[in-house]
Amino acid sequence: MTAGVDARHPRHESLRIRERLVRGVECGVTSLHGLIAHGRGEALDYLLGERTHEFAERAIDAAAALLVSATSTAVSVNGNAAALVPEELVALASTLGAPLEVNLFHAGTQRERAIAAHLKAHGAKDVLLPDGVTEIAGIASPRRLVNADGIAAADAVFVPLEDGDRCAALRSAGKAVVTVDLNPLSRTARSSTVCIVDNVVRAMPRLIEVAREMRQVTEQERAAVAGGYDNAETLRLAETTLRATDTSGAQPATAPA
Ligand code: PTJ
Repeated sequence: MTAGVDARHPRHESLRIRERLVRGVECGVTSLHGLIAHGRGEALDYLLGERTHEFAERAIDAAAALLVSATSTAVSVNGNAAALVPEELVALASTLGAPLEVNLFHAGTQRERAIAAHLKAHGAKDVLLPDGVTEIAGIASPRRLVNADGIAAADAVFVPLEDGDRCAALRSAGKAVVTVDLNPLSRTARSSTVCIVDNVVRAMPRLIEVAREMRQVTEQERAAVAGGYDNAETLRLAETTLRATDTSGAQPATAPA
C-alpha cells in the first residue's frame, strides 16, 4: 500500500518502493543519506529499463554458486537493504546458514538496534552487531567495525548496496565479496568478486531461488558456474546497456510520471 498513490498510477511500483525507504527513515532503520542513495539507484534503474538483464542473471547464478560453496558466509545489512528487502535478507541468510550482521556507513547504536529489531520482526532469530573490538583493516568509515563471528570470520560476504571502500578492504582481507549495485561504474562494482547490477528488490528473490537450487548440485557444478563468471565483462555489458538507452522512445516497464 502506498499512501496517497492509486494502484493504477503508472509509477505505482516505483512509488511503493520509495515508500519503504520513507518508512525506513521514519522508524529509524534508514539514514536520510539513504534516500539520496536510493534516488541515484532509481535513475540508473530507469535507464536499465527497470528489469533484470541477462548479465545480472548470470551474476546471480555465479553469486549463488559462490555463496553456497563458501566455508563461512555472512550477510551484511545496511539501512537501505533493511528497509527494502528485510524478509529476503532473512531468507537468504537462512538458505546459506549464514549470520545476518548490521554494518553501517552512518553508524549509530540506535539505528543498529532498530535494524536488528526490524530484521527480527521479519523472521530473523539472531542478528549480529559490531562487537566493539573487531575491525577490518583499511576502512576509513565506521564500516570497519564488525563482529568476530560474522563478517570477520567469513570467507564470503554478501553486501547489498555498498559505498565503495569496504568492498576493496574485504577483498584485501582475502574474502570473496558479492554485491548488488545498480551502478556498474562504482568502486564497489569494480572491486567485487561478483557484482549484480540490478535493483536489490528484483535481485533478491531470484538470488534466494538460485541459492536453493545450488544447494542441490555438486561442488564441481557450482565451481564451474562460479569459475566461468567474469565480473569485468558483466560491468562492461551493464555500462553498454546504460549508455545505449534510447531515451527518446524506450521507456521502463512502467511509463514515466
Ligand atoms: O545505512 P548506511 O549508513 O550503511 O548507509 C547506506 C547507504 C546506501 C546510504 C551508503 O552505503 C551509501 O552512501 O551508499 P552510496 O555510496 O550512495 O552507494 C549506494 C549504491 O547503491 C549506489 O551506487 C546506488 O546507485 C546503488 N543503489 C541505490 N539503490 C539501489 C542501488 N543498487 C541496487 N538496488 C537499489 N535499490
